[in-house]
Amino acid sequence: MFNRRSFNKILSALLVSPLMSCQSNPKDNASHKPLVLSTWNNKEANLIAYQILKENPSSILDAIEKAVNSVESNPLDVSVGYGGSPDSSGNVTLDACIMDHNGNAGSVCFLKDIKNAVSVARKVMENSPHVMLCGQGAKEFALLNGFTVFDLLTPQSKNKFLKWKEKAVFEPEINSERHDTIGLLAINSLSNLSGACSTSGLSYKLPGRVGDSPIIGSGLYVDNEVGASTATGYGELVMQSCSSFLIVELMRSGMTPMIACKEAIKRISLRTDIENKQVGLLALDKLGQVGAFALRRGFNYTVADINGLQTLESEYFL
Ligand code: SD4
Repeated sequence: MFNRRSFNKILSALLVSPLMSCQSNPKDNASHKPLVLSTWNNKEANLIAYQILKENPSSILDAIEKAVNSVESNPLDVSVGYGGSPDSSGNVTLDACIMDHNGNAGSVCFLKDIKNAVSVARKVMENSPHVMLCGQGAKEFALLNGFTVFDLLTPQSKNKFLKWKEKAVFEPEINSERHDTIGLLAINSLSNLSGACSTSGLSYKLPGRVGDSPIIGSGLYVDNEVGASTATGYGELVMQSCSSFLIVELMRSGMTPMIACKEAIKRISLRTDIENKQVGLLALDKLGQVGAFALRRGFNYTVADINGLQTLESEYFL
């Protein structure tokens, strides 16, 4: 059973173990499952998922959900759940999705007043005949399924918004200083893959805007025969190129996760509207090999596996 003491124990064990780069010798990971991979410096989330997977490989969805919940519930994370940046009218609206190794998917977008959007997405996947619920319908579905209304603005995010409102200029967000959406992929010891993605989206977006994160094939895609992929950054660029689906298909055609991420970024880089915009892509294949590539410098990602826990700087295009 997961508890704070066992979490601390595994945290110290992982932090003192020799850390190896999964990129320097990617084949090593084939026998080193489970493995958890996430966007940005989300060490606690990775550890939560890793520990659950170690104890019970078949609880892969619980592992992913609990890990993502830890970020959604953290008021200091300014791009996800509670404490996430609001839109230009001051409302926090959440996007999230989840996919399992059977190809099932659940998603919510433009969800207000509910803290753990990924858990609602999981309920959509498991308790409804649909894949995606939006706005008021998603909120009503959440309330019917036991979620409670929660004010997602913190005093800090409210003050920041009020300051932003003085000028009210929308600017793309480059790196983790400004955003840190969680996209998390995992493979268990049975070689099953699953993933999830959760965000409050771009800060001060237009009301009603939905990004890539809840879109199956853009912010997340999992195909248990091949691999999984997730994205962070400027969602419009990710949606215009269906990055996660593209990466999985490129892996299907034989590319390594790393080369597939690179190819997907290369396609984005050909666009004319990428100035000041960041995209970070992650991929994980059936062997447990990891890939990460970004449009520009500043994207990092976190890996937990038998070799330890580390946050790595991604390679980048520009
Ligand atoms: C979006 N991709 O809504 C998300 C933003 C993001 O870290 O990744 N923020 O476009």
